[in-house]
Amino acid sequence: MQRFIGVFAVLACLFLATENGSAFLLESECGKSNRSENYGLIGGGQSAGILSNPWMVLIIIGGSPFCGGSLITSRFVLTAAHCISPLYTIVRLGDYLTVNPEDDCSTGICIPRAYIKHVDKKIPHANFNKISNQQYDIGLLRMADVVEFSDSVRPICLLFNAQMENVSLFNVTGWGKREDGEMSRVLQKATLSKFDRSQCSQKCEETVDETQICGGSYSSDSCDGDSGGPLSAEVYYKGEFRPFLYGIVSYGKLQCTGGGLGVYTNVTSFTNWIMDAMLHNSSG
Ligand SMILES: *[C@@H]1O[C@H](CO)[C@@H](O)[C@H](O)[C@H]1NC(C)=O
Ligand SMILES: *[C@@H]1O[C@H](CO)[C@@H](O)[C@H](O)[C@H]1NC(C)=O
Ligand SMILES: *[C@@H]1O[C@H](CO)[C@@H](O)[C@H](O)[C@H]1NC(C)=O
Ligand SMILES: CC(=O)N[C@H]1CO[C@H](CO)[C@@H](O)[C@@H]1O
Repeated sequence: MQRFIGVFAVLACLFLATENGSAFLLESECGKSNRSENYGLIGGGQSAGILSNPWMVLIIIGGSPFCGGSLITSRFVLTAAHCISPLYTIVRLGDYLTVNPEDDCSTGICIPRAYIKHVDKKIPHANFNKISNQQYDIGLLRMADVVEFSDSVRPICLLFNAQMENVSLFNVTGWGKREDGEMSRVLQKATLSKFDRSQCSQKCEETVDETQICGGSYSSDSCDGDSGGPLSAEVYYKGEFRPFLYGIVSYGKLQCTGGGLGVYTNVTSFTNWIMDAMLHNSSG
């Protein structure tokens, strides 16, 4: 236990819970949102509801929006390993309308101010790009200080020590790159179906194993989401529906020719890695 002395008590407790083998949520207040499906006057048919994805994080590298990520605790953002760069990195939280990071009540609904946090530790999975090109596409970004949870900033649920419910539909969100190459101003949302992994293997000519999820849409106008962003599903847990993180946008349409299929890192396969990485990087 020596090496755990000095880390946050809360993480130590979680570690003990892990040892105990009972299921638990990483953050008990996760996933609560106002679930506003009200789009205001901005955006179009696929715009996400204001405040309905408060875990959504924009990762900005060297001054440019680069990837999405998911807030999982008050200090850590989960993203894809390929979204982690040695360049100066910040994350923007509580973001919705990327061009207007101020409080904006002009549409009748107040869009709260987004804010940035500096990233002081970058933790890509050590096997990424070593064992294979596409597997282990997972990593954590540690923010320099903790964020306070609010209606616009709140982590998504991660369940440890439990079999995740077998769902067949997912949500994916992102500011994505549209066909004109521009980022969407408003957070976009799409619903995806789970496909057999062999279909992604075929389309992408890559091995897609159980550490990955194959997802896609039958409609041609779905947004891709941003690399590193969340693939989630609402699941009934202890009396209420809550959004759980199932996947991380890894690679898709750009690399795979034809079809709207994409490959997602299977977060459930990496819960031990996530816990270890947080424990070893929670101080200093
Ligand atoms: C999960 O659900 C799909 C259909 O939605 C089914 O084909 C599959 O066998 C299920 N897997 C497990 C492990 O229950
Ligand atoms: C997607 O998100 C909406 C809320 O934004 C929710 O109502 C819906 O159930 C989610 N879909 C799935 C498949 O979980
Ligand atoms: C994701 O990983 C978990 C744990 O290894 C496994 O039970 C689940 O079947 C995987 N999901 C898919 C879609 O392969
Ligand atoms: C559950 C929840 O987050 N409720 C909030 C919804 O939004 C109103 C006004 O913005 C807040 O006052 C509630 O606390």
